Amino acid sequence: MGMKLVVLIVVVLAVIAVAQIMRVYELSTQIRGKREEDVDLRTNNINASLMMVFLLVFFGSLFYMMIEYGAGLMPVAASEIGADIDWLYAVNWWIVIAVFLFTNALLFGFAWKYAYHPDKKAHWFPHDNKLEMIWTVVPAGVLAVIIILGLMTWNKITGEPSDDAMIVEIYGKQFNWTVRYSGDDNKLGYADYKLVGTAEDADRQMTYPNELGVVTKNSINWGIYRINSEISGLHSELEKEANGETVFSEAGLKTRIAKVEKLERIRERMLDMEGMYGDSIDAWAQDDFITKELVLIKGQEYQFILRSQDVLHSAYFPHFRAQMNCVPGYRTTLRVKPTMTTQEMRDEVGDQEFNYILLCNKICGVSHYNMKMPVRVVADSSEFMNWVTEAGNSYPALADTLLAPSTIDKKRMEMPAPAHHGDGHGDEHEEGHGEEGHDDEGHHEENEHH
Ligand SMILES: [Cu+2]
Repeated sequence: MGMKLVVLIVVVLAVIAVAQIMRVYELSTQIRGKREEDVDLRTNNINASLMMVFLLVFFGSLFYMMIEYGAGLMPVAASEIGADIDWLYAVNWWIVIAVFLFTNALLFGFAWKYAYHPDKKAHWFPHDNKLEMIWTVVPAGVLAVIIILGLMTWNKITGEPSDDAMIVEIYGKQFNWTVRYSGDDNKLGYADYKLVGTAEDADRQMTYPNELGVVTKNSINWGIYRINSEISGLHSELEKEANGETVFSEAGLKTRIAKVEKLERIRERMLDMEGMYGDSIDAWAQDDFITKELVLIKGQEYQFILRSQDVLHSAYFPHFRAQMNCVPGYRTTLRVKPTMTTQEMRDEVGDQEFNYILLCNKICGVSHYNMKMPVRVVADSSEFMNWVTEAGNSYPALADTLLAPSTIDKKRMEMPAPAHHGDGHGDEHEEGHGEEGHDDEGHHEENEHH
């Protein structure tokens, strides 16, 4: 603290001293009858030479850093698209470096070459159409080339997969990744966020998890069952308060009522889902399996389907040079074909501990830094199958041997009688929207989201 203060005082005094010296210099030039902007030839030439010195030091440091750090922090790209991206990146760098060298050489070179000299007279050159044309058309052409090459690469990353591409889902949530393989049929079962969650059947002492919201007739039933129990839990709380067995604050009551209404809306849509999906959807989903490690086969094309449960995440494979955002409520895709096994990369970088990795590259919350998944590239499909069948490495996406209770209530829910706090809630609900009481509530609900 004391040291910092001393440094601060020294800096302030130094600034004041420089300002005073400048002031003395200005006064002395005034006394000598010189104008401030009159610079003698010697000083002028020193400045011109310094321009050249600066240019050389500037370029020298650039080349030094290119040699020292230019190879980058990443080993050679380990995927087909990675090689394309590295090439594209290099093309961009060469263009940028060439333009940098050319323009800065002109900037400082001209300042040196055309320094003031009493015998030289400047040429008055206000405008030239040809020059304007050149420095408009040439950069535009170069930019067009960069953009067209970039779009071509982008289309390779996001375009239609070939027929033998393996479909794999990568599901992000705060704060981990889950992988769903599509099984023998290479088709992922549909998924819907409304079905995400674990249903608990207390009577039969069963739990039915559905962490990715995969859709089958059975999982829809479990979803309805789960939401029914959530709603009836809230109903019994509301009934207790209506009977005077418990007391909620006004806000607590409203929150519960809003929650019931929201759950009911979701429930209605779950009931609709029953008719939306045919038997083939069940078949697609039933062989899907989930893993907590991403194992890929060298030379196999993959079509990753990316989803997010909560906020924006971004699936980033640094060694494949591949990255794509995971957007809640949306599916994004990423095509990757690994070209080096983990072992080959270990030999390449000379580190037998090396592992590929999947990272989240979008700041998504407090544990974002820890949102990663190990990735392994194996040599062939038999090695892959050995891993899949080994106990503990994978588990079914749905535990569909557990059938949902046959007694699920699929009638429309009825709201309990209005509580004595009565804000117009209750009967109006049945009659639909547009009632005063209902509008009020919609409004409260909106506020609660903030
Ligand atoms: Cu994330």
